[in-house]
Amino acid sequence: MATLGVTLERFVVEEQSRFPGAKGVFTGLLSQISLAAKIIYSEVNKAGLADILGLTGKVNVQGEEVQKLDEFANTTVRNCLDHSGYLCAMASEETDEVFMIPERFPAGNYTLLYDPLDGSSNIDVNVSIGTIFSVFRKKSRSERGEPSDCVQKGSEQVAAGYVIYGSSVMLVYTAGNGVNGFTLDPQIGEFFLSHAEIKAPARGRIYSINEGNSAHWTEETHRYVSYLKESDKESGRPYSGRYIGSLVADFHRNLLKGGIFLYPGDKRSAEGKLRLLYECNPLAFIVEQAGGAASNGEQRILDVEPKSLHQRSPLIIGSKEDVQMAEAFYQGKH
Ligand code: P6P
Repeated sequence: MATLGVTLERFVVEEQSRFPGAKGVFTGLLSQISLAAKIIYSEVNKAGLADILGLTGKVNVQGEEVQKLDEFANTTVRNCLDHSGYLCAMASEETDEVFMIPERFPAGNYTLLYDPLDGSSNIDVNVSIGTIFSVFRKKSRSERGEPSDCVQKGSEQVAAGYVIYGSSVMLVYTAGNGVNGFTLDPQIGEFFLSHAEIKAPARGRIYSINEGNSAHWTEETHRYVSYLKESDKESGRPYSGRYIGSLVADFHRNLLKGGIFLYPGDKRSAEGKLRLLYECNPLAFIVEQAGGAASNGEQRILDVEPKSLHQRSPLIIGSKEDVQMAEAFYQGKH
């Protein structure tokens, strides 16, 4: 008989038991998030078919229909979690305001921030995309929480994770006790532990940045990227350029193989493009738990005090020694 692998459910229950006083909330949260991931996956992997076969009237004749998967993913996460009793509020990259759990449902002591489908413009060219999430404990004294409970420093996260819809579907998360990856067996509909205790190599040989933006780069970005392209056997340079244009995919590759991803500020926008709360914070928590680092060039991402729900941040993330070297360039020390 095949040995049954460790399911996500079993893993989280065993991990949960290490947290005294935990009331199974985390087990429930992860279970509902994994349900949302399965539902989103079932639609994402049909997106191309709908285009060809005109299935169920959702004929996504134009590309913008594929982008509608953003909305589908957004409501799927909300529908899987709003009634759970674990959360008092949710905030999505796709919606302007915080979603306070309605009175008809019990309110819990946690908030969930999420990017429901990051990189969705890549769906119609069959490039991996992802769902990113971040969990905080409610800080306000209000019984049903406040919108401000969704705007907290990254270091306050109690859990973070992402789902990557690629050649296989993986859920990778941390609850502050290391990083573990689970691969979906679509036949069974279960996530099984496939990447236990993920550790990011201290240094990589890959850099990810959109070179198309180089006309707008700051002097520091030009100097750092040129440095990576110089030949130096000892430090393994030149690095290889790899840029998928889907944050979760670029991040996941660098997490496993080592390397650095940069979406820096530039002459057009000092904050760059990525969102602090929905993209930078969760991935920063994960990468640090895996021994890597995440910075905005000046400071640790997890130390950035957020001012608003949708604020952007420069992001330099990946192998610790690579991020430290990049920071030296941005801080004029190299
Ligand atoms: P650019 C996708 O739209 C996204 O938000 C991230 O997934 C990705 O890393 C980034 O934008 C790509 O942006 O400007 O290089 O196309």
